Amino acid sequence: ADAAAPVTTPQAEHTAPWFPRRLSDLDQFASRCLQYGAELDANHPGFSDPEYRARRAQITRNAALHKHGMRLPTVDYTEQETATWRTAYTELAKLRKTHTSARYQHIFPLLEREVGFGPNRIPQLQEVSDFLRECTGWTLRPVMGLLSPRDFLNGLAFRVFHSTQYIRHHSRPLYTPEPDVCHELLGHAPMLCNESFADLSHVIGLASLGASDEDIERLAKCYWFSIEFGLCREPRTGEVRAYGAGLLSSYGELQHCLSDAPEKRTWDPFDAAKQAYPITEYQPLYYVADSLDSATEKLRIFSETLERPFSVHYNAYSQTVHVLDEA
Ligand code: NLE
Ligand code: FE2
Repeated sequence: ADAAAPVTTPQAEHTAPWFPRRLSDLDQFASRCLQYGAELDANHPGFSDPEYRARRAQITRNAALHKHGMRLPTVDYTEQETATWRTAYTELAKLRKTHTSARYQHIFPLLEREVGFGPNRIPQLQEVSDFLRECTGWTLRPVMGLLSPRDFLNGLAFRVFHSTQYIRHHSRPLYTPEPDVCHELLGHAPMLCNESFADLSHVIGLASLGASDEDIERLAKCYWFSIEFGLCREPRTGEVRAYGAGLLSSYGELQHCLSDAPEKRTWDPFDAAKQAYPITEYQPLYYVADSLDSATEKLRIFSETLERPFSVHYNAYSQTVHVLDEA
């Protein structure tokens, strides 16, 4: 078949790992979710706090029951949880002008005005998801804890971002090794309102569908060094700023990343795809993109070099993925 007349190939589908084709297929991820990653246990300040663990279990119960099409669960956050949010929020606000990408600074007042972002209330996933859908067509889905890299990246192909809903332990509001509601809402959500960043995330997601285990590992590293911990140059001044969500949600690491302590390299997905990284401490190495658009373009070129016996097409109207024959 030529590219103009794509046909589905059952053979290619049999050899490739399973992947979701429609939004409701993402319902299958919940049963495969880990509550804590094994590596996180020792460094997690909440691990030995039974009250904290019980509260998390309570919040994740609704996430486990969530199915496509349902409204996202609402959480009635406690005073203590709101205080943790307040600390993270107000400290991060002090670094916004000097440390974060202009794209992030642009969207933040809109989130304050339209969604009610502010220090005194933790926004609900549903209201943030509704706003995102209007901006770039992304939506949020609640998740109990860590998904496998394959499942998580596959979600991005549908412009779905899996978000935790519990909050970090109150003893350490300015850094946590794992995702929590501060990280999702102060780190990821604002950037997903930006068209270039939304595309960057979507490109990684599409490349992950049916990819080999080795390629999933490469893509997960690219994801880590861009979407989570990426730096980029400002369009006008050329100054280096943070756009990665792991930096935007951590007052501690946001300062560290722009200091002279860590190594900086020019964004190169071929190099990042091979790079190991720590997950429970500040990163020793960051990649600096010339712009978000060029970061996406480089990723697109990289993803085209990955071997897959078929290609995929995303239909934005039906939000479904179609397999195209390449033979
Ligand atoms: N270190 C980040 C924070 O404290 O918000 C979370 C990173 C999740 C990968
Ligand atoms: Fe994240």
